[in-house]
Amino acid sequence: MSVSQGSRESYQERSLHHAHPVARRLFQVAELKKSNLVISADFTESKSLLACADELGPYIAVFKTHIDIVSDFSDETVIGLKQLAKKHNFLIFEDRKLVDIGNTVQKQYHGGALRLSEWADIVNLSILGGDGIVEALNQTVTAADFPYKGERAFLLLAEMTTKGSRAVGPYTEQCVELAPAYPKSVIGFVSTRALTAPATGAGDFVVFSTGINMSAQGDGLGQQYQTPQSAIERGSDFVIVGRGIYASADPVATAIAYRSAGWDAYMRRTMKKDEAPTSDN
Ligand code: 5BU
Repeated sequence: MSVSQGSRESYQERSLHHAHPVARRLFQVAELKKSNLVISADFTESKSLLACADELGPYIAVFKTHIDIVSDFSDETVIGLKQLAKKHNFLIFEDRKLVDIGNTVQKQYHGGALRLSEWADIVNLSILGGDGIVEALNQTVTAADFPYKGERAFLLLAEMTTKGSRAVGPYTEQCVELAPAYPKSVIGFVSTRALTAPATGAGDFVVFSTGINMSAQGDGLGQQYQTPQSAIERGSDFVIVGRGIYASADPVATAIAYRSAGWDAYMRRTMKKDEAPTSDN
């Protein structure tokens, strides 16, 4: 699959054209906060998870969770996350990687122990089991009695950052082929780079990239990193950083540094020719 360099349109422009309300909101938040940064808040207690959301909330566009690692998940976790998302104006992305038969994922997503549909604006899923999973979740979020209609979206897990990942080749290509069939629920991909040619309106897929770190290449457990600059240059729209920020000595200062790196790379990618500085000015 050829590598595209990603959209050269600004988040502002994309927020005007995109057909999905969650994508429009995402772009608006990015533009307003001048941030394409996502914190991957891999905390195992609600208190630390919420403290991270409050502390880093001002600098991020999206807060990414792994809610199944939170040992004391409860109503308070849900209420806290929703309050902080409102306070700091960020979206919530649950990195749940749903992968099962349609009938099961519907129950895992809407209701269940983790109540994903209630608080996660965005959830990702794998099409390892075929197209049925997307069809099933699309049915759930477009059903007449779904309470958050138009407020929920999915990302297809098209690639993984781990060494030896099997999410490559025909698997990744099938994600790209499938995505346009579900404009009411699928807004993009989790991948290390843009997978589709830039498009406006229908076909504008948002790219989220994990495995971002400015000071390490990996973690000894198979994780492989690239920098925010490299991801954005390869067409990513939102860079997801975990330990690079929350395990640093000063997470706020580090988040600010990552935000600048991601934003500057985005500005360089989207700068129109006639806006480029010339030698006379
Ligand atoms: P890190 O601390 O920045 O390495 O954390 C990366 C996060 O992104 C962590 O929550 C992973 O589960 C998640 N992740 C990933 O690292 N690679 C992938 O391909 C996908 C998710 Br999908």
